[in-house]
Order: sequence, then structure tokens, then C-alpha cells
Amino acid sequence: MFSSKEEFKKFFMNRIADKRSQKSLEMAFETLWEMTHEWIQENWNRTNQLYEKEPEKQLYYFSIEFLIGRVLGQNLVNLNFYDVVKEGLDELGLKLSEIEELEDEPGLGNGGLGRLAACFMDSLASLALPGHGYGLRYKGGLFTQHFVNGNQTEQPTKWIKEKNNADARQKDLAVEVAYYGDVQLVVGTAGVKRTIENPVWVKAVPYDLPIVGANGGTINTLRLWQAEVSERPFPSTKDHTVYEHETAKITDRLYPDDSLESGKILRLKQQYLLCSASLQDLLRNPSFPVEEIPENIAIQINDTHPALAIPELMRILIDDHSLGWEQAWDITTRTISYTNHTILTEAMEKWDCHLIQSLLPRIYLIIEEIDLRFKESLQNQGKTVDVLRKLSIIEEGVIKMAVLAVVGSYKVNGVAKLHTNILKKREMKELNEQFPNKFHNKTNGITHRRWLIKANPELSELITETIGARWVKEPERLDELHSFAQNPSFLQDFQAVKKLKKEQLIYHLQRDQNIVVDSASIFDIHIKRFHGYKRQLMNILHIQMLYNRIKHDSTYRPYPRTFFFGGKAAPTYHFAKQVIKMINTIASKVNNDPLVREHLHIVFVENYNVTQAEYLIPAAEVSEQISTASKEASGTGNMKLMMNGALTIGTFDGANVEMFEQVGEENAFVFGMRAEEIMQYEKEKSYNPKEIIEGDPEIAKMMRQLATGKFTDGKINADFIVEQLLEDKDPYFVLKDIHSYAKAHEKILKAYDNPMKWAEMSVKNMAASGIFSSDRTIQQYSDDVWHLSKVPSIH
Ligand code: F58
Repeated sequence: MFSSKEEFKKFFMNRIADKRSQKSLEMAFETLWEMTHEWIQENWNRTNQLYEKEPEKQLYYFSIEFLIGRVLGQNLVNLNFYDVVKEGLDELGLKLSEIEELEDEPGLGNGGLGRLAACFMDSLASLALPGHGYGLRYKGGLFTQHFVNGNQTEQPTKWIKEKNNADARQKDLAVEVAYYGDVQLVVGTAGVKRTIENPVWVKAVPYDLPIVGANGGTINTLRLWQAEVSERPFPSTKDHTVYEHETAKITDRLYPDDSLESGKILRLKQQYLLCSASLQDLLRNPSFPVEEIPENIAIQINDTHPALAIPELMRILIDDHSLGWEQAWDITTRTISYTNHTILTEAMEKWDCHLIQSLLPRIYLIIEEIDLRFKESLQNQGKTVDVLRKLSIIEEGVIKMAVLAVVGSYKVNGVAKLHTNILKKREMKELNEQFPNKFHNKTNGITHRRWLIKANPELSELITETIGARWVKEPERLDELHSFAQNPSFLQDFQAVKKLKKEQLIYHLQRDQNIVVDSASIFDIHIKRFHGYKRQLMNILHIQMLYNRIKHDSTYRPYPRTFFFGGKAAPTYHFAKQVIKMINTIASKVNNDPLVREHLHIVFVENYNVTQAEYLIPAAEVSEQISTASKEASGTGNMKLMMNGALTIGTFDGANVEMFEQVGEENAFVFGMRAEEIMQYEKEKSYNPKEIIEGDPEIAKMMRQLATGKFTDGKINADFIVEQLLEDKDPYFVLKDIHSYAKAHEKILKAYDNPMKWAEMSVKNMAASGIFSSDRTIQQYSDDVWHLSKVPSIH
């Protein structure tokens, strides 16, 4: 450890000299990486010793995704070494930012759900709470996106290298997971129990990643499982080469979508590996009797992907610990809690019974028994057939994982107020009536340590100069910025920082994608996964409208805007891929038209990931949060952008609703139909986009352009889009909301005309964003669900 720049330099140079090497960037990266890991290791050991010495209740966050982003710079920030290291390296002629860029980002997640898990890990450690993660160590994270002729192509990625990986193999802690086999009844001294005969064993080997909390105090663990070939006896009926191949595939790659059509078995194997390995790990030599699990362990399942933890815990308690059903059920349902992240029907997991029956025969029997007992109790309560059907876990040969997750857990939460209400009143109405105290809301949050302090050090410094440093520990104190929202000198400083962050983004884009952007234009940013409900289509159709207007109305010459897009589509999601193609096609049309280019510029950032987000978010002035109301469970990008002073153009959806509540609608650009209206249309099936097209020449023209392929590089590239808008009756209400969206954009232009007023609104957004720190969310989970105590300080 060191306390000054000089000390760091000495330390660093000694290490470099050890290797008899010059100050190349690669060598500097390696040295810094090793040094950081040594510092971390020390405190990590101390935290672990403390957990062993004074066993307090621990939380385990089970998640199929942890989208952690690069770790080197963030660890330095959390250790409070970042500035010292940066300045020290500067003096040695090295740039820390360039060194950081040598780290490959582990893309172990798809989007919001995975990134939320990473933010939660950071907040748990930073609040000195005993909370750890369990996940999978995919060899290949999310695919790398490239554009070829404007189309998305996907390349597999590999983040694991020969050395300097973020995680460390713990081969002595490997466990064995059983697939297939036959369930046998065995009569023993303790009564009848079930065993699995002739299973196919897979070895799960853990890799541990330190999660460094603020000030380096508490260092928790993210444990990721890798599937490997087991040395145990292998069923003679199977082929060993096939087995080896199938085993390697289990943690070979992250699933890029919800589509269960391909690789169903593999996905199920992944889910079971996560649940079984983690539970075996937790219950190996526990320091407490299994009867006391709920007092010692809390398990949060992140969506239904780890819901097999419910039957697996039952299996371990009954088959391995000889507990009776009732007792095992009582323990399980006091240990596990569940977070729901979606109401989209297609994203609600369902597994064919026969699939689980053949892959996990014992687990299937347990699920069947849970369902049977639950239905029996419902029948005794005199429930109607309709309610019984809705509440059944198994229905028509499929297992509804969300129902299993609700029935088998003690708390169920949605991720924003509106989403939780929709769950309670509509999607899970009957379940909520059955378990009235189970459902609760925990509005998502984001860690301000990555999304403000790390991503935007210049703004963080300005905030600290203005209100002092206490906001770092207590982010709700950002509200003290309110009193500076009309202070001209502060506003000018804010504008200067925004300009700088815009220029940094421009530099980055020019270097990596050879794109030149005008720093004076309005930076309007739409970054997220591509999905119909997120309505990237509405954004690009609006740009098409603007294009048409500039071309045909010589009086319309709006202030220059750069529209940034970033995001990936699931490889099999053809509609979303056509929208990507459409954006790229319109981009080349707009960007190469000398007249239009004066006013509009489209930039599609290739391969959007956490690292790109860290460049884009601080530079944003307008944040596009335009989902069809009721569809976006929360959104978290919306919060990151708000915290960096971007103004939101958005619908009353997800956490936008609470953001508008905090900042006041007058400091945002709110538009579009409300959730109730949308749900009413859906219920009555009364929305007919054809009527809109027929009655609106501007929209009709746009549809013609689409249908003839004028803006999509040929008709064939728009067939899914046209079909969705017409035959599928525009399920995301794009045409219904587009005028209201266009009006909101007009308001943006007007507001931007007054730079001081704009800056004031931006500052008000930052000031109101503190509540969206994940520190707040985690504290609420701890108070209401997990009941954790703080880890005593180890310094
Ligand atoms: C997201 N879900 C929600 N799913 O869409 C978003 O509103 C919310 O803010 C966020 O969770 C955190 O609560 C999400 O990201 C996925 O990424 C799926 C995971 C399984 C494979 C397919 C994508």
C-alpha cells in the first residue's frame, strides 16, 4: 500500500524494473493489475476471516448474468487510489486511461438485468454488507457486434486469457452436479429416501472474483462456476466423447436472448449447474444446523433463471439431510426471495415437463409435489377452476417458472413502482391475492461509483467542489445541488464539463470508428438492447419525418442534432435486426446529404457495451427513454443518464415515472400514452393503426417509403417492420405515439435555445438523481428482505 504519488511511483518502478522491461503500456498494465490484486487480496482475506470468525447472516445473489464491465479502473476508484495512480503514471509519461483500455471487458450479461446484478454487488460491498454473487463463468460473453452493409453480424467473444484474469480458480472447492439418471427409492435407517442412480456427473469448478467496496473496506466474493468433465464413474450406455463435448458446452457461452427454441437443454443445464453447485457450496460444512438456514442465509434469485434453487434446496434437505417435506418446505420458503424483471409474456420462462423429467428426474418429482400440495390447499380454500388454473405451477405439460418462484419464496419484488403495481394488479393478480404480504417494490438503482465517479470524474470533482465530498458516501446528498441550479458560475462550470465530455466522446469515436461529430450539436442518445417495446423504430421514424420535412419545407432549418444509437439485437430477433439495418441506412442517407447533414447527424456506435456506455453517458444531453408504457419494468440507463445531467425524453413507464416525480415534469420531456390507456387498448383489441395511416398524410408517406424500401435499402429489409406495423397492428403503439413524441422533440429544441435554462434543468436532474443510487435499493432490500448486519470495519 502507499499513501502518496511519490510512493506509488517508487513501488511501480521497482516492479517494472523487476521484470527488466521498459515502460510499455502492456507491461504497465500487467504491473498495475498485479499490484492492485495484491492490495485487494490482503483485504479480501481479512474480510473472509471476519466472516468465518463472526458468522453473521450472509446474502447470496443468484444470477445467470453479471455484467461487471472492466474492473481495473473501478477497483482503483473504490480503493481510493485512482487519482494518485493517475498522477503518478502521468509523471512517468504513461496514461492510466490508455492502460485501462487494454483490459478486455467480460461481457457476462445481456443488458439491464446483468448490469443490475453488477451494481448490486458494488453497493453491497460498499455498504459493508455481507452479500455475494453466484453466477456462471461463460467462456464467451455476449457476442461482438459488427455492421456489414448496415446489418448486424455477431462474432463470438472470449474474455478469458492465459493470465491476468479477473478471477481465480478454486479447484479444491469443485462440486459435482448430477444430470439424467434414475430416481431410486432406498429404505435406510432414517426411513425412505431417494437417490439418483447412474447420473451423468459434471464437475463445477468455482472461480472467485473480488468485489471491492468503497474505500477498499469490505471485499465480497463473486463466485462463477465453470463446467468441467468429472472423474466420477460414467454410465456405460453413454459415449464419453459426446459427454466431454456436451460438458464443455454448458458454460461455453452466454445466451443472447429469451428465445427458448434453440439450445433449450443447454440453457436448462446452465440454470441447474448454477443452482445446484451454489447450494452445495453453501451447505458444505455449515457452521449452523440446516434447520437454521433462514437465520443464516438469504438467497435472492435474479429473475426465474435460478428458480431451480427452490426444488434443489428441497432435494438437498430431504434426500441429503433426511428432513421431512413440511420442514424442508418451511426452510426453503423462508430462505429464497425472487425478483421479477418483466411482464412480457414471451420472456416468462416455461419449461416442457418432459425436458425437466429427463434431464433432472428428481427435481421434476419435487416440482410436481410442490404443485400438487399447493393445488390441494387451494382446493381446500374453495378456489374456482379458473383461479386454480392460473395458480398452477404445472399446466398443460409445461412448468411456469414464475409461479414456482412466487410459491417457493418469501418475498417477491418488482423493480419499479409501476411495474410492481402491474404485477400485483394484473400479471400476478391471483398470486398476489393468495399471498398478500409477499409482493413488494424495490425500485432499481445504479452505482454512482461507476456511473458518476468513475465515468465522469470531472463532473464528480465539480460536485465535490460545490457541495463537499459527503455525497460520495451519501448520494442522496446530491440534492444539495438544488441550491446551485440558478447559480450562473456553477452552471457555466457544468456546461464546461459537459462540453469536455462531449469532446472526449468525439475523440473516442473518431479514433475507433472514424466518425466526425460536431461538438456544438445536441447529443441525443438512445442506448439499450434492441427490442420492439423499446421503440428504437419510433426514434428512427421520427428522424425520417425530420428528413422529409427538411427536404420539402425550405423554412424548416432546425438546430443541429446528433442522434446516437447503441445496442445489440438478439441474433434470432429479425424485426430488431431490421430496425438496426434501417437506422444504418437512414444514417448514410442523412449523413451524406449536404443539406440535411447541416441539421441532422446519425451515429450508430458499434458493439455497445459497458465500456462504450461509460463514454456515451457523460456526454449525453438528451436521454431517450421511450418504451411503450407498461412494458419496461424499470430501466436503469435512464437513471445513469439523469445522474450525468441529461434531460429525459420519455414515457410514463418503468422508473421514468419515479424520475419525473423526483425532478418534476417541467424538467423533462414527457409524452405518449399512459400504461392504463395502453392496457385498455390491449384488452379491448381496439387499436387500429390503419386508421391512423389513412387519416395522416405524413405517416402515410412514411409507410409508403418503408413499403417501397426507400429508407431501408430495399423492400426486403423492411418486411418484418411493415408487417409489425400493419398485420400485427403495431403492438408497441409506435404510430399512435409518434406525434406526441415529435412535439416533445420540438420542446427540446426550444429549451436548448436557452443554454442557461437548459443547464439549470440538467443540474436539477443531477440533484434529483441521488435516490436512484443502488446503495438506496440495497439498503431497502437489506432492511425489508434480507435483514443483514454491517460487517465491522477491518481497518
Ligand atoms: C431488464 N431485463 C428489464 N432482461 O428489461 C429492465 O426494465 C430492468 O431495468 C432490468 O432488467 C433490471 O431490472 C433484462 O435485462 C434480460 O437481459 C434477459 C435476460 C435473459 C436472456 C434474455 C435477456
